[in-house]
Amino acid sequence: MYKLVLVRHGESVWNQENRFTGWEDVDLSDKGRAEALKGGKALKDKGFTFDIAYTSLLKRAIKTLNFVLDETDLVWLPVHKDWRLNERHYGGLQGLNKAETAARHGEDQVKIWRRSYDVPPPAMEATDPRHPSKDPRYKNVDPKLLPSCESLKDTVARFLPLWSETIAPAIKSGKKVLIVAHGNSLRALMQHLEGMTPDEIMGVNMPTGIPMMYELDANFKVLKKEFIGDPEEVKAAIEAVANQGKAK
Ligand code: DG2
Repeated sequence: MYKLVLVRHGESVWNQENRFTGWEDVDLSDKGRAEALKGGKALKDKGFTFDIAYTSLLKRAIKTLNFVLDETDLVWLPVHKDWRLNERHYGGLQGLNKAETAARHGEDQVKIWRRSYDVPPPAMEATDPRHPSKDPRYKNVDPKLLPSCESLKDTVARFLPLWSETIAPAIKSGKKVLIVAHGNSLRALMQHLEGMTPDEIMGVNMPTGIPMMYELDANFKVLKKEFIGDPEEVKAAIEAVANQGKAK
């Protein structure tokens, strides 16, 4: 039996401002730093330890991982940073306020953009200075793979090679794995691992900073899934994420 722990980064400044973030490299808010520390402490209190950690190329995830490693006294751990754990690219929506976008385009449209499986948001222009092709951190990535926008299905497709070639073999070799990533890159992982249908994954929202643990059998069938946190807090945090797309 294997254990795998996932953490969505703590609240970012754009989560706080309720803005679509995607590949924008925004920092943690003060609340997000506190959430990351609390998540790390919860793991420590439950006796979790790790052999390797995976995260994205975005600072809100990297800094959350650092807080978790600090709290668990594992700052020496090997860390693999990979663009394929980045958040879903939110295209032309990046930077827009989610509630204002719902007021302008309707809550149903925003729900489709946020939670449909295969409808991508409007694309970011390739000439946009924020486009990933202009960012040196992606210089070693095949330019054909760099997105201008992504649906969750696209995110699953770019994440899966990292999972099957790198992360899954590490777990199978007996390494205890920690993944700190983003709401939608983690939903991509969950959809794959749990074999959820597009309808099922639509209803899944990931709270910030609260670790989630999977127990897997030898064939990676999910035996158990559990948040490491107070159930009432988890429920409220999940509802708050779902409600971010409401017009207010
Ligand atoms: C959020 C997720 O990503 O947004 O890109 O706005 O996890 O990096 O904060 P994260 C974003 P929703 O899909 O929940 O609207």
